[in-house]
Amino acid sequence: MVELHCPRYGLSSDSTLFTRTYSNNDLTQNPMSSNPAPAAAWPGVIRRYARFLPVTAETPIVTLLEGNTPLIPVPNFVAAIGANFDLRLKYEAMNPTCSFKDRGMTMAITKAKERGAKIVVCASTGNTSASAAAYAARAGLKCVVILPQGKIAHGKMSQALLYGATTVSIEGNFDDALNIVRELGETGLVEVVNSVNPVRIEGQKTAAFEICDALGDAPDFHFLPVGNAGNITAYWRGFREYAEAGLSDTLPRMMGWQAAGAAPLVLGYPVAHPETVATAIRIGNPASWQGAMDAARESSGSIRSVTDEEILHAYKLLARTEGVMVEPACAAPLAGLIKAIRAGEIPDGSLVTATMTGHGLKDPDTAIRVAGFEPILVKATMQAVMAAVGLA
Ligand code: AN7
Repeated sequence: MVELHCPRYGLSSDSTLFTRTYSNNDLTQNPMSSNPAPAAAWPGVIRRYARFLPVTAETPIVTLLEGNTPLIPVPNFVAAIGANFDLRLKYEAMNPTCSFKDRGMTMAITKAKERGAKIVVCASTGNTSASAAAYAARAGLKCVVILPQGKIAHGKMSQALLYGATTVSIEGNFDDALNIVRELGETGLVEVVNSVNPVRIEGQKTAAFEICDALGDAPDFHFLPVGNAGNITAYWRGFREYAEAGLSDTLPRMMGWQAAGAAPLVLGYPVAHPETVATAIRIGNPASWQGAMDAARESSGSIRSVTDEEILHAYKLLARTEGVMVEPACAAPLAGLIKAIRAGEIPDGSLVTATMTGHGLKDPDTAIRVAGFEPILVKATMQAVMAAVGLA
C-alpha cells in the first residue's frame, strides 16, 4: 500500500494528529474562552485514511466528502429502556446521500474510474443504488441500478432517479437482483459496485476508525443491522486493523441484528422469500455470509434477530426520546439492545456504540404510518388552533 500524498493534510502516517484535529472532543472546548483555530476541512474518507486503503498518489479520487459523521450520545433513550450505560449512535445519515453506503462507494467509484470502467452496476434495496448513482454522476460514469419492484423506500428511489441512474425494477427480490448483477459482471462489460466488490468493504471499514478516533479506543460492544452483511464484515476489519496499527487497544464485541423475516444468518440457511418492514435489510442470501459469521465468532459477539414489531417500537422510541430519526433498519440493533439488556448481557457502565446506517427521511411512508396520527385540520383562526391543541 502506498501512502497518498495530499499537500494540505500531509502524509496520513501520523494518525494521532488527525485524531486531535477531528475529534468530537473539539466540541467540548468553550468557544467563549478562546478563539479556536478553524479545524482543517474534512477531506473525505479516502484521503483521511489513505494508509489503510488500496490507493496510490495517482488514484483519481471521487469523493463527496463522505465520513466524519457524528457519534451522538442518547441518554434519554438509554433511560427509557431502563438501562445504565453510555450509548453513542454513529449517525451515518449525515453522509452525502444520507447512508453509510457512501464510504464504500467513494472507493468503488474511485477504483472503477482508475481502471477505466465506463458503466457501473448494482443491485440494491435502495441505499446502495442512491449512493452509486450519486458517485457515478460525480465521476461522469453511466450507472445502472437493479431494484426489487415495490420494495424500495420512496426517498431512496427519488435519489436514484434524480441522480440520473438507469433504473430497472425487477419482478423479484434483492437476491434475484444480485444474481443478475453477478452475471452482468462476468460479461466484463460493467463494473459491479455491490459489496461483492471487495473495495466497498475497504471503504466502509473507515467508520470503525472514526469511532476509535472519537472515543480514544474501541467501544465494549458495537451494535449494527445486518442485511447483505458487508458492513459488519467491514467494521470488524476496521476495528482489528486499527488495533494492529496501535491506534486502539481493545476490540468490541460485534452484535449484529437481522429482521426475523429475513434472518438467514440466524437460521443458518438462505431465506427464499424474505419479508420485513425494514426493506433495507430484506435480504435472504447475504453476499458476505462468512465475513459476518467470522466477525461474530472472533469478537465473542452474535448475530440474532428481532421482529418487525420490536423494530418499529425502537424506531419510534428513539425519535420521541432523542429527536433522532433513522430508517427502520437502524432500529433493528436498537431493538436488539433492548433484548440484550433484558437478558443481562450488557454490564452497567459499558460503552456501547451502534451504527444508524440510514436517514429516517429515506422512508417517509413508514414514518407517517408509525407516528400514529395525522395533522389536525382546522379553520385558519387563532381560536380554532387553540381549541385543537388543547389551549382553549
Ligand atoms: C440502512 O442498499 O443492501 O449488512 O442494497 O441500507 O452491509 O448489507 C442496504 C443495506 C443496513 C445492511 N442498514 O447493511 C442496499 C443494501 C441500511 C441499509 C443495511 C443496509 P449490510
